[in-house]
Amino acid sequence: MCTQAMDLAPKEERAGLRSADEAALAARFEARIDAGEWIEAKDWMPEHYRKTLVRQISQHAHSECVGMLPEGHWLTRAPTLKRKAILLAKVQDEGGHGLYLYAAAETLGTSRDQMLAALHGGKAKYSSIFNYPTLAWADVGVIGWLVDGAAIMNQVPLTRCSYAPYARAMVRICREESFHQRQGFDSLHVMMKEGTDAQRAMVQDAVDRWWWPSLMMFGPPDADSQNSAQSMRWGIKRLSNDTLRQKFVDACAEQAKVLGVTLPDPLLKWNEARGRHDFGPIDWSEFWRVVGGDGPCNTERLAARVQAWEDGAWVREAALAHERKRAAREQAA
Ligand code: FAQ
Repeated sequence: MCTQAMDLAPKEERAGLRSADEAALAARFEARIDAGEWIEAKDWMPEHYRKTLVRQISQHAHSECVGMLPEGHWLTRAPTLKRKAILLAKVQDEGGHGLYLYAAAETLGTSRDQMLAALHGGKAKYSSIFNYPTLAWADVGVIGWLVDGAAIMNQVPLTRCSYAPYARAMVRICREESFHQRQGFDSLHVMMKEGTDAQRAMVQDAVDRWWWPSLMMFGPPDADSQNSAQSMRWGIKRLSNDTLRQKFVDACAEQAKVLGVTLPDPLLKWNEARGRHDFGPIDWSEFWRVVGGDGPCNTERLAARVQAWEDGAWVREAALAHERKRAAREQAA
């Protein structure tokens, strides 16, 4: 089982005591949260708040970077120049999102090297969804529609996260994710409305494989979500895992009708009394298996990230050498 490298127990609780000064600072911090104020990097914050943010933001950054791999697989296989150019831009956007997020996490005092060491050492988590394979071209469209769709549903509330540098990064990321979702939907729409029977069957097969893993992206049910209560109390998470999952199901059920695909859930049904869709049980044992490292592509994904890091060593060395020369020139002048 992969566990996050950073120690999450609040320092105050570990020590079992708090100075009067620290208690006053904590009370002031809680009052600011209650008043809906933004917390900036230089503001005082409890150690547990800082570590929770580093955990979530670094996992999010890792997800964006590992998330380049499943679609990246199709860059050399895209069916037309137009689709290739769109996919190239999308995959580059995801890399950019990873960089904004690593930068946001660095404002909390954890270096990018530390975060990457945790990822490459198998200690840091990234989203379970990226451990599934992309078997056909339609998977690329379905990732845009469902995976980016789930990402937006989860991330729009993060633009109101109490930690301002994360919230600011999320504004730009959500705009781009919105384009990603539309391009995925458009690609599927073209295949479903103008394509051949074989193309329609390919889309349905991809939907069948990605639907349940997409629902798992929102995390475990609220009752089993160990971090939610405190994260919501601090305004890091604004909506619970189950609330976001339900909103996603409601949106997708309608979009599926427009596309003409069937979501692979015989229990999916509009519930008039709730004003929501009912849906079938999620296989949480599969989720925990994938999170624990035993998904279809975990080994391959991690190996690709480690390889990219090793292959890029000369670029980092060259950048550092350039910086040393620049600083020496500046000093000599
Ligand atoms: N996968 O107590 P909770 C994207 C872990 S970006 C793996 O509910 P929390 C863009 C969780 O870390 C997708 N692990 O946790 C894109 C915790 O373990 P820990 C990523 C998961 O943090 C699109 C444990 O389970 N988005 O898709 C997952 O309160 C297309 C208990 O869970 C974000 O990261 C999972 N799915 O809520 C790129 C958004 N779910 O850390 C390319 C920001 C839970 O205690 C192509 N993150 N776990 O050891 C969040 O909103 C939250 O962190 C949640 C989890 C909702 C993911």
